[in-house]
Amino acid sequence: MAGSHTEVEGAIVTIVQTFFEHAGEEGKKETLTVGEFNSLVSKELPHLMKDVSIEDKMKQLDINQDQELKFTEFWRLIGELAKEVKKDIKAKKK
Ligand SMILES: [Ca+2]
Ligand SMILES: [Ca+2]
Repeated sequence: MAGSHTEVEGAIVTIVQTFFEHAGEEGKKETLTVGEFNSLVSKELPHLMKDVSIEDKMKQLDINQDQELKFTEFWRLIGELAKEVKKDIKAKKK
């Protein structure tokens, strides 16, 4: 698999792998606790999420309110961050 990916494909693979690496740190292997979410954000998303409260963001993303983030819940965060990145790129073009 590795080596044949484009940059964009590789970025998607990285996001999925990152989620499961952190999801495996404690408790259930397929979901993020608030502690795992915190470690993922501080390690992997420190610039894009520097002004964000982890607890508030977790609550907002945790649709089924089981205090864990499954991948589909986490994925919404990537969508939000992508919108922020888009705003930055547009702002820089002006
Ligand atoms: Ca876990
Ligand atoms: Ca959940």
